[in-house]
Amino acid sequence: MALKNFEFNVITRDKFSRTGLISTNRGNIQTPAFMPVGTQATVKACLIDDIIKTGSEIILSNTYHLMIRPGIDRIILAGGLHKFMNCKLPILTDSGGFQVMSLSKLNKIDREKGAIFNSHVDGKKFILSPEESIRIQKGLDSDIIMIMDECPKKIIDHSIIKKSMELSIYWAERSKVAFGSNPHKGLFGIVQGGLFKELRLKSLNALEKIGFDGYAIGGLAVGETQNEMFQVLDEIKEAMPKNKPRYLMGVGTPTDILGAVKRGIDMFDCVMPTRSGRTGLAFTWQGRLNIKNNKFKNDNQPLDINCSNLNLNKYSKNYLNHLFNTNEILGSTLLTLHNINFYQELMSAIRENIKKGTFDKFHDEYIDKL
Ligand code: PRF
Repeated sequence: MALKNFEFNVITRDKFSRTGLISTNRGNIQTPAFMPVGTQATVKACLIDDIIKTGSEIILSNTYHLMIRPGIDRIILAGGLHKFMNCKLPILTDSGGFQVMSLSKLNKIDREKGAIFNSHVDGKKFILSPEESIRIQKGLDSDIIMIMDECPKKIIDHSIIKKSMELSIYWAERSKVAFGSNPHKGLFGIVQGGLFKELRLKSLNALEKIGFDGYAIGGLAVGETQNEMFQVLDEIKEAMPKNKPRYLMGVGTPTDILGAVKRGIDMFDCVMPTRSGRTGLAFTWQGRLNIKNNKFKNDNQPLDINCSNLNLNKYSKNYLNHLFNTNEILGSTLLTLHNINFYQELMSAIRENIKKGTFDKFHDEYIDKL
């Protein structure tokens, strides 16, 4: 059967917010979209069929983790990442650039060779170049491939950010060449430049000249305030390509998402619903709550009485409190599914309100509540 080409179409606009549809060979993704994180070829504690039932239409996985364990050769021999993990959904893979900086014992960044690092698992030495990152992501057979970038930890030093942004542009050019012609996959560039408008616009401009299927914004949610993050989005929202998906990497809380959609973002990923789901933090339409709190010991209501999806309304806060207090693994599964389900309800409500032209009202109603 012929492979379907990667495509993106904007469907409706409401000021800077928009709804759209990404088409991939493995299925369509309605935007604005939230991608649950499946770092180690699993959305932790969940069956992929349950993730699909939450309304998730794409998941994210990571080059960095999978190249370390189990290694790309093993996944290629297994028939690719989708087959390996039994995932029917499209998969976006991050390039490894950011995870090398944040997780590994980084030895050196070399302009030509790439990142030279020791694995956070057993210290084994790896070299990840832009070309190697693309080779691995192609081997995984992911549907959306990210270029390899550098995301410096220090976000305030202009000269460091400028140098790093320029290195990321050089790596973006090399990534594009290594990607070649692959119309049924998407290749996304990553805008860097810290909190500096002029660097962000330069980065965006250079990436647009190279030409990508989508544009991510990296280097945010790395320690700056929400207002600073929104300001960067405000400063580049008019310059972002209108007919390509825009992806804000590693973001965020429900209010981060509301504010970013208002500023034209189409795609998000974040460990928040999954990681919180394993530590007892629940996201609800009434705000967040910690299920371990003693006050839930007599609360026989579900987290959301209106949510019958996955039978989640059959489990009371009392029961979840018990599962977390006894470290039962079902607690992690139920709360992760609840949180992802909530995030997808939020995305669905965002899309509906953009379509109806009522997104601003919806944003203002929930921006201080969630
Ligand atoms: N670059 C890449 N992945 C990322 C980021 C980035 O800057 C971030 C920053 N929030 C999350 N994930 N490649």
